[in-house]
Amino acid sequence: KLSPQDHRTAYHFQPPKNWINDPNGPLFYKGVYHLFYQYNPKGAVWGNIVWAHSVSRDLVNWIPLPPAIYPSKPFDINGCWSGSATILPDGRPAILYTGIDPRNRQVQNVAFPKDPADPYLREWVKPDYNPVINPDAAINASAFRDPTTAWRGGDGWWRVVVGSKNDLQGLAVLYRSKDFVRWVKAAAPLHSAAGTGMWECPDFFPVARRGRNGLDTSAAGPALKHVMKVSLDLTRFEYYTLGSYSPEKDRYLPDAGMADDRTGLRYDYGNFYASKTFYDPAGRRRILWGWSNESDSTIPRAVWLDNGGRQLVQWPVQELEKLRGKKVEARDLILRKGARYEIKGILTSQADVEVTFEVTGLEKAEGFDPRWKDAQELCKKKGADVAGGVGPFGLWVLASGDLSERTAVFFRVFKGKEKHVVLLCHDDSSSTSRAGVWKPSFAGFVDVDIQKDRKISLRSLIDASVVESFGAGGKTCITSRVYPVHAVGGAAHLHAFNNGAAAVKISLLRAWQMGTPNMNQPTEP
Ligand code: DQQ
Repeated sequence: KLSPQDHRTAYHFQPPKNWINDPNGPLFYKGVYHLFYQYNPKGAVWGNIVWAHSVSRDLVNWIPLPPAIYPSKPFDINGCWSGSATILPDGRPAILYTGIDPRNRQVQNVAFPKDPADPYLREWVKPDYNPVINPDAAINASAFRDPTTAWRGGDGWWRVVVGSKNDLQGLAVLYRSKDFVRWVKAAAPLHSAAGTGMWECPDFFPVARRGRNGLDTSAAGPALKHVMKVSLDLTRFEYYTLGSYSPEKDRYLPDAGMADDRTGLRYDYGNFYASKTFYDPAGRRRILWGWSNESDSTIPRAVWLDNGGRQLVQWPVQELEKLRGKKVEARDLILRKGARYEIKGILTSQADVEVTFEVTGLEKAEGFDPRWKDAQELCKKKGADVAGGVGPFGLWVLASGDLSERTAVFFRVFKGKEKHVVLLCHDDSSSTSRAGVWKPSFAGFVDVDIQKDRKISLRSLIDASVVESFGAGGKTCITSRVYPVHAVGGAAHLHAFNNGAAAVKISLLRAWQMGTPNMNQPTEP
Protein backbone atom coordinates (compact mmCIF):
# COMPACT_ATOMS: atom_id res chain seq x y z
CA LYS A 1 0.00 0.00 0.00
CA LEU A 2 1.18 3.48 -0.88
CA SER A 3 2.25 5.70 2.00
CA PRO A 4 2.71 9.46 1.83
CA GLN A 5 6.35 8.83 2.76
CA ASP A 6 6.87 7.18 -0.64
CA HIS A 7 6.76 10.63 -2.20
CA ARG A 8 9.05 12.24 0.35
CA THR A 9 12.23 13.41 -1.31
CA ALA A 10 15.60 12.37 0.08
CA TYR A 11 18.14 14.87 -1.17
CA HIS A 12 16.07 17.94 -1.99
CA PHE A 13 15.94 20.46 0.83
CA GLN A 14 12.89 20.18 3.03
CA PRO A 15 11.92 20.22 6.71
CA PRO A 16 11.11 16.93 8.47
CA LYS A 17 7.45 17.91 8.50
CA ASN A 18 4.94 20.65 7.67
CA TRP A 19 4.62 23.34 5.08
CA ILE A 20 7.56 25.08 3.38
CA ASN A 21 7.45 27.77 0.72
CA ASP A 22 9.94 30.42 -0.38
CA PRO A 23 13.67 30.07 0.30
CA ASN A 24 14.72 33.20 2.24
CA GLY A 25 17.96 35.03 2.91
CA PRO A 26 20.53 32.41 1.86
CA LEU A 27 23.99 33.42 3.01
CA PHE A 28 27.49 32.17 3.79
CA TYR A 29 29.02 33.15 7.14
CA LYS A 30 32.15 31.94 8.91
CA GLY A 31 32.35 28.72 6.90
CA VAL A 32 28.63 27.89 7.22
CA TYR A 33 25.84 28.06 4.66
CA HIS A 34 22.52 29.31 5.99
CA LEU A 35 19.14 28.78 4.44
CA PHE A 36 15.99 30.29 5.89
CA TYR A 37 12.57 29.50 4.51
CA GLN A 38 8.92 30.31 4.87
CA TYR A 39 7.56 27.67 7.21
CA ASN A 40 4.40 26.77 9.09
CA PRO A 41 5.44 25.25 12.44
CA LYS A 42 1.87 24.13 13.05
CA GLY A 43 0.71 22.39 9.92
CA ALA A 44 1.00 21.14 6.37
CA VAL A 45 -0.74 24.12 4.75
CA TRP A 46 0.36 27.75 4.35
CA GLY A 47 -0.09 29.81 7.55
CA ASN A 48 1.57 30.96 10.81
CA ILE A 49 4.58 31.88 8.72
CA VAL A 50 8.02 32.09 10.35
CA TRP A 51 11.58 32.08 9.04
CA ALA A 52 12.75 28.53 9.70
CA HIS A 53 16.51 28.15 9.69
CA SER A 54 18.95 25.41 8.65
CA VAL A 55 22.73 25.31 8.37
CA SER A 56 25.12 23.28 6.26
CA ARG A 57 28.82 23.04 5.52
CA ASP A 58 28.36 21.50 2.08
CA LEU A 59 24.89 22.52 0.76
CA VAL A 60 23.97 18.83 0.83
CA ASN A 61 23.64 17.86 4.52
CA TRP A 62 21.43 20.19 6.56
CA ILE A 63 20.92 20.65 10.28
CA PRO A 64 17.82 22.41 11.60
CA LEU A 65 18.05 25.27 14.09
CA PRO A 66 15.18 27.02 15.86
CA PRO A 67 13.24 29.53 13.74
CA ALA A 68 15.31 32.69 13.28
CA ILE A 69 12.51 35.19 12.84
CA TYR A 70 8.96 34.75 14.05
CA PRO A 71 6.06 37.08 14.88
CA SER A 72 6.73 38.82 18.19
CA LYS A 73 6.48 42.58 17.66
CA PRO A 74 3.75 44.83 16.29
CA PHE A 75 5.65 45.25 13.05
CA ASP A 76 5.49 41.50 12.25
CA ILE A 77 2.75 40.19 14.52
CA ASN A 78 0.70 38.85 11.60
CA GLY A 79 3.53 37.13 9.75
CA CYS A 80 7.21 37.16 8.83
CA TRP A 81 7.25 36.95 5.07
CA SER A 82 10.02 36.70 2.50
CA GLY A 83 13.21 38.68 2.37
CA SER A 84 16.95 38.58 1.85
CA ALA A 85 20.27 38.81 3.60
CA THR A 86 23.02 41.33 2.95
CA ILE A 87 26.60 41.05 4.23
CA LEU A 88 27.61 44.43 5.67
CA PRO A 89 31.12 45.87 5.16
CA ASP A 90 32.22 44.68 8.62
CA GLY A 91 31.26 41.12 7.65
CA ARG A 92 28.07 40.94 9.73
CA PRO A 93 24.88 39.88 7.98
CA ALA A 94 21.65 41.85 8.08
CA ILE A 95 18.23 40.53 7.10
CA LEU A 96 15.51 42.60 5.50
CA TYR A 97 12.11 40.91 5.53
CA THR A 98 8.45 41.74 5.16
CA GLY A 99 6.39 41.92 8.32
CA ILE A 100 2.62 41.94 8.43
CA ASP A 101 1.52 44.54 10.94
CA PRO A 102 -1.66 44.70 13.09
CA ARG A 103 -3.54 46.45 10.25
CA ASN A 104 -2.33 43.76 7.84
CA ARG A 105 -0.10 46.23 6.08
CA GLN A 106 3.12 44.92 4.55
CA VAL A 107 6.15 46.69 6.02
CA GLN A 108 9.89 46.05 5.73
CA ASN A 109 11.94 45.22 8.80
CA VAL A 110 15.58 44.72 9.56
CA ALA A 111 17.10 42.08 11.84
CA PHE A 112 20.69 41.52 13.00
CA PRO A 113 22.45 38.56 14.60
CA LYS A 114 22.43 38.73 18.39
CA ASP A 115 25.90 37.23 18.57
CA PRO A 116 28.04 37.79 15.47
CA ALA A 117 30.65 35.41 16.97
CA ASP A 118 28.21 32.49 16.54
CA PRO A 119 28.79 30.96 13.08
CA TYR A 120 25.31 29.41 13.32
CA LEU A 121 23.64 32.80 13.82
CA ARG A 122 21.06 31.16 16.04
CA GLU A 123 19.44 34.27 17.44
CA TRP A 124 18.28 37.37 15.61
CA VAL A 125 17.39 40.75 17.05
CA LYS A 126 14.65 42.90 15.57
CA PRO A 127 15.29 46.46 16.77
CA ASP A 128 12.29 48.40 18.08
CA TYR A 129 12.81 51.14 15.51
CA ASN A 130 11.29 48.80 12.91
CA PRO A 131 9.66 48.97 10.44
CA VAL A 132 12.49 50.59 8.53
CA ILE A 133 10.35 50.95 5.41
CA ASN A 134 6.65 51.82 5.55
CA PRO A 135 4.35 51.90 2.55
CA ASP A 136 3.73 55.57 1.78
CA ALA A 137 0.46 56.93 0.38
CA ALA A 138 1.47 56.07 -3.19
CA ILE A 139 2.03 52.42 -2.35
CA ASN A 140 -0.50 49.61 -2.14
CA ALA A 141 0.15 48.32 1.38
CA SER A 142 -1.18 44.87 0.58
CA ALA A 143 1.22 44.49 -2.35
CA PHE A 144 4.54 45.61 -0.97
CA ARG A 145 6.93 42.85 -0.04
CA ASP A 146 10.02 40.66 -0.43
CA PRO A 147 13.03 43.02 -0.16
CA THR A 148 16.10 41.97 -2.17
CA THR A 149 19.69 41.69 -1.03
CA ALA A 150 20.92 45.29 -0.82
CA TRP A 151 23.83 46.55 -2.91
CA ARG A 152 26.13 49.46 -2.22
CA GLY A 153 27.10 52.04 -4.82
CA GLY A 154 30.44 53.80 -5.17
CA ASP A 155 28.78 56.73 -3.37
CA GLY A 156 28.47 54.64 -0.20
CA TRP A 157 24.66 54.47 -0.32
CA TRP A 158 22.86 51.17 0.03
CA ARG A 159 20.07 50.35 -2.40
CA VAL A 160 17.30 47.81 -1.99
CA VAL A 161 14.29 46.91 -4.06
CA VAL A 162 10.85 45.92 -2.75
CA GLY A 163 8.32 44.16 -5.02
CA SER A 164 4.99 45.87 -5.62
CA LYS A 165 2.31 46.72 -8.15
CA ASN A 166 0.22 49.61 -9.26
CA ASP A 167 -2.91 48.02 -10.73
CA LEU A 168 -1.39 45.67 -13.26
CA GLN A 169 1.96 47.39 -13.46
CA GLY A 170 4.72 45.40 -11.73
CA LEU A 171 7.10 47.54 -9.70
CA ALA A 172 10.58 47.19 -8.24
CA VAL A 173 10.40 50.08 -5.77
CA LEU A 174 13.83 51.45 -4.90
CA TYR A 175 15.02 52.69 -1.49
CA ARG A 176 18.38 54.13 -0.44
CA SER A 177 20.15 54.26 2.90
CA LYS A 178 23.50 55.32 4.33
CA ASP A 179 23.25 53.23 7.50
CA PHE A 180 20.87 50.36 6.63
CA VAL A 181 18.39 51.82 9.14
CA ARG A 182 16.98 55.02 7.62
CA TRP A 183 15.68 54.24 4.12
CA VAL A 184 14.44 56.85 1.66
CA LYS A 185 12.29 56.05 -1.36
CA ALA A 186 13.80 56.99 -4.73
CA ALA A 187 11.76 59.19 -7.06
CA ALA A 188 11.50 56.40 -9.64
CA PRO A 189 11.40 52.62 -9.33
CA LEU A 190 14.50 50.70 -10.39
CA HIS A 191 12.35 48.98 -12.98
CA SER A 192 8.68 48.43 -13.81
CA ALA A 193 6.60 46.78 -16.49
CA ALA A 194 3.02 47.14 -17.65
CA GLY A 195 0.54 44.31 -17.50
CA THR A 196 2.48 41.82 -15.38
CA GLY A 197 0.74 42.27 -12.04
CA MET A 198 2.47 41.96 -8.69
CA TRP A 199 6.23 41.38 -8.60
CA GLU A 200 6.88 38.94 -5.79
CA CYS A 201 10.37 37.99 -4.68
CA PRO A 202 12.36 40.24 -7.01
CA ASP A 203 16.05 39.39 -7.32
CA PHE A 204 18.62 41.76 -8.79
CA PHE A 205 22.27 40.85 -9.20
CA PRO A 206 25.33 41.19 -11.45
CA VAL A 207 26.79 38.42 -13.64
CA ALA A 208 30.26 38.39 -15.18
CA ARG A 209 30.35 38.82 -18.92
CA ARG A 210 32.97 36.09 -19.10
CA GLY A 211 33.46 32.93 -17.11
CA ARG A 212 31.40 31.16 -14.52
CA ASN A 213 32.48 32.95 -11.38
CA GLY A 214 29.78 34.69 -9.44
CA LEU A 215 29.93 38.30 -8.30
CA ASP A 216 29.11 40.04 -5.06
CA THR A 217 25.78 41.82 -5.33
CA SER A 218 27.50 45.23 -5.04
CA ALA A 219 30.01 44.53 -7.86
CA ALA A 220 30.05 47.18 -10.58
CA GLY A 221 31.91 48.04 -13.77
CA PRO A 222 32.04 47.26 -17.47
CA ALA A 223 32.86 43.55 -17.08
CA LEU A 224 29.37 42.64 -15.94
CA LYS A 225 25.71 42.68 -16.81
CA HIS A 226 22.72 42.62 -14.49
CA VAL A 227 19.88 40.15 -14.04
CA MET A 228 16.43 41.12 -12.83
CA LYS A 229 14.09 38.29 -11.85
CA VAL A 230 10.47 38.61 -10.84
CA SER A 231 7.93 36.05 -9.62
CA LEU A 232 4.49 36.79 -11.04
CA ASP A 233 1.71 35.84 -8.70
CA LEU A 234 -0.74 36.02 -11.62
CA THR A 235 0.88 33.12 -13.49
CA ARG A 236 2.92 31.56 -10.66
CA PHE A 237 5.89 31.61 -13.01
CA GLU A 238 9.13 33.53 -12.82
CA TYR A 239 10.81 35.51 -15.56
CA TYR A 240 14.19 37.14 -15.82
CA THR A 241 15.79 39.68 -18.08
CA LEU A 242 19.43 40.53 -18.71
CA GLY A 243 20.23 44.18 -18.95
CA SER A 244 22.27 47.09 -17.79
CA TYR A 245 22.11 49.00 -14.55
CA SER A 246 23.16 52.61 -14.36
CA PRO A 247 24.34 53.42 -10.81
CA GLU A 248 24.14 57.16 -11.63
CA LYS A 249 20.52 57.07 -12.74
CA ASP A 250 19.69 54.11 -10.49
CA ARG A 251 17.70 52.58 -13.31
CA TYR A 252 17.78 49.12 -14.81
CA LEU A 253 17.21 48.71 -18.53
CA PRO A 254 16.59 45.23 -20.00
CA ASP A 255 18.44 44.37 -23.20
CA ALA A 256 16.48 44.61 -26.45
CA GLY A 257 14.07 41.72 -26.91
CA MET A 258 13.95 40.79 -23.21
CA ALA A 259 10.68 40.94 -21.29
CA ASP A 260 9.42 40.41 -17.74
CA ASP A 261 6.24 38.77 -18.93
CA ARG A 262 5.23 35.40 -20.27
CA THR A 263 7.32 35.90 -23.40
CA GLY A 264 10.44 36.16 -21.26
CA LEU A 265 13.20 33.83 -20.20
CA ARG A 266 12.74 31.56 -17.21
CA TYR A 267 15.23 29.90 -14.89
CA ASP A 268 13.04 26.86 -14.96
CA TYR A 269 10.08 26.04 -17.20
CA GLY A 270 8.40 23.84 -14.58
CA ASN A 271 7.36 23.93 -10.95
CA PHE A 272 9.78 26.57 -9.64
CA TYR A 273 8.86 29.79 -7.84
CA ALA A 274 9.93 32.48 -5.38
CA SER A 275 13.59 31.75 -6.11
CA LYS A 276 16.50 33.56 -4.61
CA THR A 277 20.23 33.79 -5.32
CA PHE A 278 23.21 34.65 -3.14
CA TYR A 279 26.90 35.11 -3.69
CA ASP A 280 29.00 32.32 -2.20
CA PRO A 281 32.47 33.77 -1.58
CA ALA A 282 33.86 30.34 -0.64
CA GLY A 283 33.02 28.85 -4.03
CA ARG A 284 33.19 32.18 -5.90
CA ARG A 285 29.86 31.43 -7.45
CA ARG A 286 26.28 32.65 -7.41
CA ILE A 287 23.86 30.04 -6.18
CA LEU A 288 20.17 29.85 -6.99
CA TRP A 289 17.38 28.09 -5.13
CA GLY A 290 13.73 27.80 -6.04
CA TRP A 291 10.65 26.49 -4.31
CA SER A 292 9.04 23.49 -5.97
CA ASN A 293 5.52 23.56 -4.69
CA GLU A 294 4.08 20.76 -2.53
CA SER A 295 6.45 21.41 -0.79
CA ASP A 296 10.12 21.26 -1.42
CA SER A 297 12.99 23.31 -2.69
CA THR A 298 15.19 22.57 -5.66
CA ILE A 299 18.84 21.58 -5.60
CA PRO A 300 21.02 24.69 -5.23
CA ARG A 301 22.30 25.64 -8.67
CA ALA A 302 25.30 27.69 -9.72
CA VAL A 303 24.27 30.35 -12.24
CA TRP A 304 26.38 32.16 -14.77
CA LEU A 305 26.02 34.06 -18.04
CA ASP A 306 26.09 32.02 -21.24
CA ASN A 307 28.85 32.81 -23.79
CA GLY A 308 26.44 34.57 -26.10
CA GLY A 309 25.35 36.90 -23.28
CA ARG A 310 21.67 36.30 -24.01
CA GLN A 311 20.75 33.88 -21.26
CA LEU A 312 21.88 32.31 -18.00
CA VAL A 313 23.15 28.77 -17.55
CA GLN A 314 22.52 26.72 -14.40
CA TRP A 315 24.05 23.57 -12.99
CA PRO A 316 23.55 21.72 -9.69
CA VAL A 317 26.29 22.67 -7.23
CA GLN A 318 29.13 20.18 -7.55
CA GLU A 319 28.84 19.22 -3.87
CA LEU A 320 25.76 17.21 -4.85
CA GLU A 321 28.04 14.71 -6.60
CA LYS A 322 29.19 13.53 -3.16
CA LEU A 323 25.88 11.70 -2.96
CA ARG A 324 26.59 9.72 -6.12
CA GLY A 325 26.82 6.04 -5.18
CA LYS A 326 26.50 2.94 -7.32
CA LYS A 327 26.85 3.76 -11.00
CA VAL A 328 25.64 2.10 -14.19
CA GLU A 329 26.80 3.08 -17.64
CA ALA A 330 25.94 2.53 -21.30
CA ARG A 331 27.83 3.63 -24.40
CA ASP A 332 27.22 3.82 -28.13
CA LEU A 333 23.66 2.59 -28.01
CA ILE A 334 21.52 3.13 -31.09
CA LEU A 335 17.83 3.72 -30.44
CA ARG A 336 15.79 3.29 -33.60
CA LYS A 337 12.21 4.37 -33.96
CA GLY A 338 10.10 2.91 -31.16
CA ALA A 339 13.09 1.46 -29.30
CA ARG A 340 13.69 1.73 -25.62
CA TYR A 341 16.51 0.74 -23.31
CA GLU A 342 16.08 0.04 -19.62
CA ILE A 343 18.71 1.29 -17.19
CA LYS A 344 18.96 -1.35 -14.49
CA GLY A 345 21.07 -2.10 -11.46
CA ILE A 346 20.45 0.97 -9.29
CA LEU A 347 17.56 2.39 -7.32
CA THR A 348 16.20 4.71 -9.98
CA SER A 349 13.72 6.54 -7.75
CA GLN A 350 16.69 8.30 -6.16
CA ALA A 351 19.18 8.89 -8.94
CA ASP A 352 21.24 11.31 -10.97
CA VAL A 353 21.26 10.54 -14.71
CA GLU A 354 23.45 12.12 -17.37
CA VAL A 355 22.95 11.27 -21.03
CA THR A 356 24.44 12.53 -24.25
CA PHE A 357 22.31 11.97 -27.33
CA GLU A 358 23.68 12.11 -30.85
CA VAL A 359 21.07 12.97 -33.45
CA THR A 360 20.98 11.67 -37.01
CA GLY A 361 18.67 12.31 -39.92
CA LEU A 362 18.01 15.98 -39.18
CA GLU A 363 16.30 16.23 -42.55
CA LYS A 364 13.53 14.09 -41.07
CA ALA A 365 12.68 16.76 -38.50
CA GLU A 366 9.08 17.97 -38.43
CA GLY A 367 8.50 21.45 -39.81
CA PHE A 368 8.31 24.26 -37.27
CA ASP A 369 5.34 26.58 -37.42
CA PRO A 370 6.57 30.06 -36.44
CA ARG A 371 3.26 30.62 -34.65
CA TRP A 372 4.38 28.09 -32.02
CA LYS A 373 5.65 30.64 -29.56
CA ASP A 374 4.52 28.88 -26.41
CA ALA A 375 6.76 25.90 -25.66
CA GLN A 376 4.40 24.53 -23.03
CA GLU A 377 1.44 24.51 -25.43
CA LEU A 378 3.57 22.80 -28.05
CA CYS A 379 4.64 20.11 -25.61
CA LYS A 380 1.03 19.58 -24.59
CA LYS A 381 0.08 19.08 -28.22
CA LYS A 382 3.06 16.93 -29.06
CA GLY A 383 3.60 14.82 -25.98
CA ALA A 384 6.04 11.97 -25.56
CA ASP A 385 3.76 9.47 -27.33
CA VAL A 386 3.22 11.57 -30.43
CA ALA A 387 5.69 10.10 -32.92
CA GLY A 388 7.91 12.62 -34.67
CA GLY A 389 10.81 12.95 -37.09
CA VAL A 390 13.77 13.75 -34.85
CA GLY A 391 12.46 12.95 -31.39
CA PRO A 392 10.70 12.72 -29.12
CA PHE A 393 13.69 11.00 -27.54
CA GLY A 394 14.78 11.06 -23.94
CA LEU A 395 14.03 9.35 -20.65
CA TRP A 396 11.06 7.77 -19.02
CA VAL A 397 11.63 8.26 -15.32
CA LEU A 398 9.64 6.96 -12.35
CA ALA A 399 8.07 4.36 -14.65
CA SER A 400 6.02 1.44 -13.40
CA GLY A 401 6.92 -2.09 -14.54
CA ASP A 402 4.15 -2.10 -17.14
CA LEU A 403 4.98 1.50 -18.21
CA SER A 404 1.43 2.62 -17.53
CA GLU A 405 2.96 5.20 -15.22
CA ARG A 406 5.89 7.20 -16.50
CA THR A 407 7.14 10.77 -16.59
CA ALA A 408 8.75 11.63 -19.92
CA VAL A 409 11.72 13.97 -20.14
CA PHE A 410 12.53 14.46 -23.79
CA PHE A 411 13.77 16.52 -26.69
CA ARG A 412 11.99 17.14 -29.97
CA VAL A 413 13.75 18.76 -32.91
CA PHE A 414 11.92 20.78 -35.55
CA LYS A 415 13.08 22.19 -38.86
CA GLY A 416 12.70 25.96 -38.70
CA LYS A 417 13.15 28.43 -41.52
CA GLU A 418 16.71 29.32 -40.73
CA LYS A 419 17.64 26.97 -37.99
CA HIS A 420 16.50 23.82 -36.29
CA VAL A 421 14.39 24.43 -33.20
CA VAL A 422 14.94 22.24 -30.13
CA LEU A 423 12.30 21.75 -27.46
CA LEU A 424 12.87 20.23 -24.01
CA CYS A 425 9.72 18.81 -22.42
CA HIS A 426 8.46 17.22 -19.27
CA ASP A 427 5.33 15.30 -20.19
CA ASP A 428 3.78 14.47 -16.83
CA SER A 429 0.42 13.38 -18.24
CA SER A 430 1.07 9.68 -17.48
CA SER A 431 3.04 10.26 -14.29
CA THR A 432 0.43 8.70 -12.01
CA SER A 433 -2.57 6.45 -12.30
CA ARG A 434 -4.25 8.27 -9.46
CA ALA A 435 -7.20 10.41 -10.53
CA GLY A 436 -7.57 14.09 -9.77
CA VAL A 437 -3.86 14.92 -9.69
CA TRP A 438 -2.51 17.98 -11.52
CA LYS A 439 -0.34 16.59 -14.32
CA PRO A 440 0.88 19.47 -16.42
CA SER A 441 3.30 19.43 -19.33
CA PHE A 442 6.22 21.78 -19.00
CA ALA A 443 8.58 22.87 -21.75
CA GLY A 444 11.17 25.34 -22.88
CA PHE A 445 13.07 25.95 -26.09
CA VAL A 446 16.78 25.17 -26.02
CA ASP A 447 19.05 27.71 -27.67
CA VAL A 448 21.55 25.40 -29.38
CA ASP A 449 22.77 24.85 -32.93
CA ILE A 450 21.89 21.18 -33.24
CA GLN A 451 22.95 21.08 -36.88
CA LYS A 452 26.45 22.01 -35.90
CA ASP A 453 26.67 20.24 -32.52
CA ARG A 454 24.87 17.00 -33.52
CA LYS A 455 24.81 16.19 -29.81
CA ILE A 456 22.66 17.29 -26.94
CA SER A 457 22.96 16.45 -23.27
CA LEU A 458 20.40 15.89 -20.56
CA ARG A 459 20.79 15.55 -16.82
CA SER A 460 17.86 14.59 -14.62
CA LEU A 461 17.81 14.48 -10.84
CA ILE A 462 15.18 12.01 -9.72
CA ASP A 463 14.11 12.09 -6.08
CA ALA A 464 10.87 10.19 -5.35
CA SER A 465 8.49 12.97 -6.41
CA VAL A 466 10.89 15.51 -7.89
CA VAL A 467 12.24 15.35 -11.42
CA GLU A 468 14.65 18.21 -12.04
CA SER A 469 16.13 18.35 -15.54
CA PHE A 470 18.96 20.32 -17.10
CA GLY A 471 19.03 20.36 -20.90
CA ALA A 472 22.14 21.19 -22.96
CA GLY A 473 24.43 21.66 -19.98
CA GLY A 474 21.90 23.77 -18.07
CA LYS A 475 20.64 26.12 -20.78
CA THR A 476 17.04 25.01 -20.29
CA CYS A 477 15.83 23.62 -16.96
CA ILE A 478 12.53 22.05 -15.94
CA THR A 479 11.35 20.82 -12.54
CA SER A 480 8.25 18.68 -11.98
CA ARG A 481 6.56 17.19 -8.94
CA VAL A 482 4.96 13.84 -9.76
CA TYR A 483 3.12 11.37 -7.56
CA PRO A 484 3.13 7.85 -9.02
CA VAL A 485 1.19 5.11 -7.30
CA HIS A 486 3.17 2.11 -8.57
CA ALA A 487 6.52 3.57 -9.61
CA VAL A 488 7.73 4.21 -6.08
CA GLY A 489 10.92 3.14 -4.30
CA GLY A 490 12.39 -0.07 -5.68
CA ALA A 491 9.43 -0.50 -8.05
CA ALA A 492 10.41 2.52 -10.13
CA HIS A 493 12.03 1.94 -13.50
CA LEU A 494 14.13 4.11 -15.80
CA HIS A 495 14.28 3.85 -19.59
CA ALA A 496 15.71 5.74 -22.51
CA PHE A 497 13.31 5.93 -25.44
CA ASN A 498 12.97 7.18 -28.99
CA ASN A 499 9.66 7.86 -30.68
CA GLY A 500 11.15 9.66 -33.67
CA ALA A 501 11.65 8.34 -37.21
CA ALA A 502 15.37 9.16 -37.12
CA ALA A 503 17.64 6.98 -35.01
CA VAL A 504 19.41 8.55 -32.05
CA LYS A 505 22.60 7.33 -30.51
CA ILE A 506 23.27 7.44 -26.81
CA SER A 507 26.98 8.10 -26.89
CA LEU A 508 27.20 7.99 -23.12
CA LEU A 509 24.72 7.38 -20.35
CA ARG A 510 25.72 7.35 -16.71
CA ALA A 511 23.28 6.89 -13.87
CA TRP A 512 24.12 7.00 -10.20
CA GLN A 513 22.05 5.94 -7.27
CA MET A 514 22.00 8.88 -4.89
CA GLY A 515 22.73 8.66 -1.19
CA THR A 516 20.53 10.18 1.50
CA PRO A 517 22.09 13.19 3.23
CA ASN A 518 21.08 14.50 6.60
CA MET A 519 18.00 16.46 5.63
CA ASN A 520 17.13 18.53 8.65
CA GLN A 521 17.11 15.69 11.12
CA PRO A 522 18.12 17.24 14.41
CA THR A 523 21.83 16.76 15.17
CA GLU A 524 24.38 18.99 16.84
CA PRO A 525 25.96 21.36 14.35
N1 DQQ B 1 5.33 34.08 -0.31
C1 DQQ B 1 5.59 34.95 0.82
C2 DQQ B 1 5.50 36.34 0.30
C3 DQQ B 1 5.83 36.16 -1.14
C4 DQQ B 1 5.15 34.88 -1.49
C5 DQQ B 1 4.62 34.66 1.92
C6 DQQ B 1 5.72 34.23 -2.71
O1 DQQ B 1 6.38 37.21 0.96
O2 DQQ B 1 5.41 37.25 -1.91
O3 DQQ B 1 4.78 33.35 2.42
O4 DQQ B 1 5.53 32.84 -2.74
